[in-house]
Amino acid sequence: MSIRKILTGVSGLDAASIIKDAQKELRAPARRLFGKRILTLGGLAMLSGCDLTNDKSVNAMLRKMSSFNDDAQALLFDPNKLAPTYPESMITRPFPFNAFYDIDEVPEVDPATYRLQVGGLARGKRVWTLEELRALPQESQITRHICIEGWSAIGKWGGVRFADFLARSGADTTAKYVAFQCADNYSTSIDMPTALHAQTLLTLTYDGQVLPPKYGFPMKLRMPTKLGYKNPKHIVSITVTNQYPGGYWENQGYNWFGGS
Ligand SMILES: Nc1nc2c(c(=O)[nH]1)N[C@H]1C(S)=C(S)[C@@H](COP(=O)(O)O)O[C@H]1N2
Ligand SMILES: [Mo]
Repeated sequence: MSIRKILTGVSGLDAASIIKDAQKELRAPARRLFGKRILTLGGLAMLSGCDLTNDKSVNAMLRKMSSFNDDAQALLFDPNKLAPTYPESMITRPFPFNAFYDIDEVPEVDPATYRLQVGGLARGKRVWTLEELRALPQESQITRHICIEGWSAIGKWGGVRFADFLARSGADTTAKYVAFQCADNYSTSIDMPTALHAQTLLTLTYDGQVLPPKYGFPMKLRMPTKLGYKNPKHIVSITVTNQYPGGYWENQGYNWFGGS
């Protein structure tokens, strides 16, 4: 299916101009794929006419986004556009747990022996202890997590801006992908523009406390611009690469971009 056909099926404020841009971009699709604009959840919400403020509109968006392919999404992402943030009063309590296994099988990671490995196209620090990560400048965000299984919830995460972490690790930020391996053998990967997005955080806390095991101790990469399955918990290694890495759900047919 052509990008034009996909986009013309979508109603929304800016659909017409986006289609026009996408047609222009389409003339050189591969070259532009990792260029300036890749779709955020916010951008998708706008395109699909959904405001993401309640579960019904989130579900409607999830249905519509299944008609976008990775190329169309990558073309539309705006790296400067921020996902919505929320007040403390809107935090969902209790925040849902989800994984490809039950809650009693959550991995136990020992903080004393834990090391985060950085591999691939990176020339800086390659092994990080938890103490070293905690010593880096921290930020927090209250954002909405959207799971493709049809639920969403607002949570508060704190941690290191991922762009800052990549810079300190000497990562080659002209590379295409960043891949994640997790303590539970989960894996996923993201595009570099999303890795560098201002709201992409390597989180060490949840709701002001050390990230509990169920939410990904010792760390979860939190991206409000991506769907839940793109947000890896229990990360043990990070690889910067130009080779398409795929991921646990992506290899079973979930949309790789998952930017929505
Ligand atoms: N390591 C790991 N990360 C993971 C998953 C998983 O099974 N293992 N599931 C993903 C999915 S599908 C969702 S919706 C979120 C759930 O995160 P939560 O338990 O903090 O709500 O984690 C994502 N990251
Ligand atoms: Mo999910």
